[in-house]
Amino acid sequence: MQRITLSRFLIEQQRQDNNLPPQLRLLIEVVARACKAISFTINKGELGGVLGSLGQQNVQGEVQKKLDVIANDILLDANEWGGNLAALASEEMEAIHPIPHRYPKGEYLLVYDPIDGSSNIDVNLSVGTIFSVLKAPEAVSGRAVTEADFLQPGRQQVAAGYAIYGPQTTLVLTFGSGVFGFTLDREVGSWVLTQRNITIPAGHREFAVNMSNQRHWAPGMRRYVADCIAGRDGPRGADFNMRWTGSMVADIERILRRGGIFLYPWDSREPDRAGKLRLMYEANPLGLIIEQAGGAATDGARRILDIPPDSLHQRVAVVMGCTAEVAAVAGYAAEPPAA
Ligand code: P6P
Repeated sequence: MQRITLSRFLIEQQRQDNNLPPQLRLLIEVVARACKAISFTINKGELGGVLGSLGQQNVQGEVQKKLDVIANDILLDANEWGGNLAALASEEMEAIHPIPHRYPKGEYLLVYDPIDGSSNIDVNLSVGTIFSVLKAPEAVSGRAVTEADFLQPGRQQVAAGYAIYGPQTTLVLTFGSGVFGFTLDREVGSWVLTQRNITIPAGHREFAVNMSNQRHWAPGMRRYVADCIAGRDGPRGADFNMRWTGSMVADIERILRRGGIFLYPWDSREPDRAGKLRLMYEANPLGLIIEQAGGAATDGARRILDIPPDSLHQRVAVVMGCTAEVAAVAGYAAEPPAA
């Protein structure tokens, strides 16, 4: 099979339907190159002194791993000077990061989770980088970028993607016209196109959820999962399997390749927080990818990509994967609680 590198793929996309402006093409090249650097850094493990925690918390109140900060800085340093961005934002930075005056300001906003699932790092399990690209409002050419400029619903993303650092290092991308997969050729350091138009297979009965939170879910969610567990003896009439990797990006990669559904439901412990996962740099980019691959992404009721963000680090409940199962969850949620 002819090897098509990421650079060639992006140039051909730009030629084909010209919906890939040069600044956006170059931005994706830079982000992909940064993910390559993150992959090589992670692969050193103990030998690179990159494992373990920093003994501090991030803006989310979560323990910050060394690699969270290393990966964040790799993406920041790679993207500051290129002239494609007006500002960046990250799970690891409380406030937005405007492009310094010494560099030209570009047309796009990049928001990312530098290492998703970082608790997996020290036990050698897959982690990933998730990124979302939005168009900066025209007005920012004449004023400072603010957090409000980032608060656009996910349907306005112009690109979204993730890299997974696992047995292979892979990159998944969408510009809103299909989902494409690349694999890192570590010998030459190139991303090589390995899958066009990724589509979620239907009918694979596999759900991903952290069962230890079951007692905190809404009744409909408890019934949905209980009926999956009841299998062919229960109302679903078929057996289900369960997986939970502790890294959303790894669970979503599995769902893209073999189907199923991912759940991080609303949780009664933090009703105003509406779930654990972040809208801007987890649910939105992965939701766009899942929809582009023929699936569905909701918070249990509303389409993720239509949720109007009210803050940069806003959290949402997440139900995403094969359309039939996402619809089934909504059906259970709509049922009145059992008497
Ligand atoms: P729990 C990782 O911290 C993350 O944000 C997602 O990648 C992952 O799916 C989820 O949280 C894991 O959460 O509560 O099972 O540790």
